[in-house]
Amino acid sequence: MLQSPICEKLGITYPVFQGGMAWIADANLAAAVSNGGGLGIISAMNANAEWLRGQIRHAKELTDRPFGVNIMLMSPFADDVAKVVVEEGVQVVTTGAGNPGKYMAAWKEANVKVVPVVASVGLARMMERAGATAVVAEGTESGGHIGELTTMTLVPQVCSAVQIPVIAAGGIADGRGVAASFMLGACGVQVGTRFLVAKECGVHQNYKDKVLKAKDIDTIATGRRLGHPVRSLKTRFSREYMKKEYDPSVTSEELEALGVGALRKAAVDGNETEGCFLAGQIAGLVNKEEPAADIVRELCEEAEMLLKGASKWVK
Ligand code: TUI
Repeated sequence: MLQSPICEKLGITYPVFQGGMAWIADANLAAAVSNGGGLGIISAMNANAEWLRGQIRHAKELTDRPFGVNIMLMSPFADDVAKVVVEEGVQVVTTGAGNPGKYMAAWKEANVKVVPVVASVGLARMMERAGATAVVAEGTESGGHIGELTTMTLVPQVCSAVQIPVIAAGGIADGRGVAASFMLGACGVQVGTRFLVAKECGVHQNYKDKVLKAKDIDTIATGRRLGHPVRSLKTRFSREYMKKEYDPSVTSEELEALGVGALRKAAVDGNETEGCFLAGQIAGLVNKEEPAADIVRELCEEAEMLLKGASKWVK
């Protein structure tokens, strides 16, 4: 069975985290992943602190296993949700799109295990010094807010730089990605795009259909001009956004306004013209809607077989 130090550290069976997908990852999905032996994660992005409190309480009704909360640090609610995770006794917090340094002392004090998502060696080192339990090293193949480095280059560099466990993310949707991540030095994976089409994922069916249909070259990164690139499926919306990004007559404020509400429109309304359908580059490999527990098990069983068979390459 595929096991690593992160399993014991967090009390999970399989070293698989579900990505904290904004507007998508709720208590139902997180509990399904945790019940399947992975680490389910609720995204705190969706709404204010009281919405999150309700979701945490709901997840506790649905599972006895550990689950986490992802805090998007650019969210206007970040300060509030940082307190709610402590008040509600959440066991694991992951963070994204920034440096969670200002919250670390309070979380550590409350025994919350903190696993920041990093896109660089520098932030990984800083997080280790600040007392992080582990880091997620997320490559630019991921959906949503992305950094510059690929998973292939980021993961081994982070692994060489820190002593704490490293979880690989970005471009992982099957056992091959899991096995490769372990070979790069990671001791776990975070998977987003594949869980997006999990049976228990309540995202709009149009969203699932788009991911299931997507091919290898169907994602695009927009938003570089605003300093926060975001990967999504190519749609009319993303193509028009890209055009405006290169149009000097469009102001940054106008661009910013164009993006407001687009994640919600995609995830909740399935709005094909105004929605922004975040997904990773591995979407082309995601072709089947399945229960979350099956996804967790299949990822690890495939990886176990590949890792066991890897000696065939060595004579
Ligand atoms: O955060 C994510 N993925 C996300 S967040 C999100 S919601 C959203 N984001 C941006 C605009 C509009 C909506 C959708 N997907 N992944 C984790 C991640 N963190 N990827 C990259 C980073 C990152 C990048 C720079 C972390 C830290 C950083 O710099 C930190 C610093 O200040 O040094």
